[in-house]
Amino acid sequence: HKDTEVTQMKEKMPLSVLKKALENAPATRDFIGSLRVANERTGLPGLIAEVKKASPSRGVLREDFDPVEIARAYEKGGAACLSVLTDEKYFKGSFENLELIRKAGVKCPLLCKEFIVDAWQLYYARIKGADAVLLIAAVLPDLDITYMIKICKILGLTALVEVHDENEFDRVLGIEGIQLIGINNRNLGTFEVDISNTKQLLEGERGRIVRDKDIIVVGESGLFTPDDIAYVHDAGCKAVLVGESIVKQSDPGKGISN
Ligand code: IGP
Repeated sequence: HKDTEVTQMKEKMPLSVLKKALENAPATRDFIGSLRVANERTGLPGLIAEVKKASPSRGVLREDFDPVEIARAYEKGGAACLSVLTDEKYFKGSFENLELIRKAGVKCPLLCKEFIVDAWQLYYARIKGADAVLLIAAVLPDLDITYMIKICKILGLTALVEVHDENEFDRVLGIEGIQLIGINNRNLGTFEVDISNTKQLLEGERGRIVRDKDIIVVGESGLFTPDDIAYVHDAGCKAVLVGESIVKQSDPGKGISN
């Protein structure tokens, strides 16, 4: 569905308009730096806390969803970075939420959680306040990832490249300029979650390459308990991406320390 959606958005807001708006956009913040600092300070993975209203597998996670309130609570609770769902169809998110959180003065760097299929979306995300964007290896050919990483550099955006299996991981490790890789424990086709996926993918040669290149690996999805965090930490993740378990807490900030 993204291609049609993006085509319509492009008509309303051509790249020339976005480029003009870029001139007045505030600078991006250091997404990876923030994760590293948190990891070094706590000895635990840096947390990317996700502002997520709903998901296709779980439905609505929170009825009283207020994106800015949740973002502020996460920041107060000690999150290093935030992830903001912008996809409307499956996650009931919006670019407006991203923009609101950025404008509210939240200092944590922001990841735009979107299905990116067109470089135009990178410019749009940047203008709406993103510091980082998600590139999903399952939906993007290698050449597109390479090209988008180059544009991200020009725009000052950090790319989080997401993989789910060995094949995607190997493809991504072959791309130049990769600094941040997310391992999604959820299979986007079946929604099945298995956190041992992170461990399996980091065992052996792949883990070694990641360490040699000083790539930060983010453990993503299905993390609920301190044991889950310790498990992916032991597997080699210096960062984690958590949504459901914290967004559902009555106080999402306190949910982080619990
Ligand atoms: C968060 P969880 O299980 O903690 O809510 O998962 C995050 O990893 C998940 O939302 C996610 C995602 C994605 C969503 C990971 N990759 C790609 C949409 C698209």
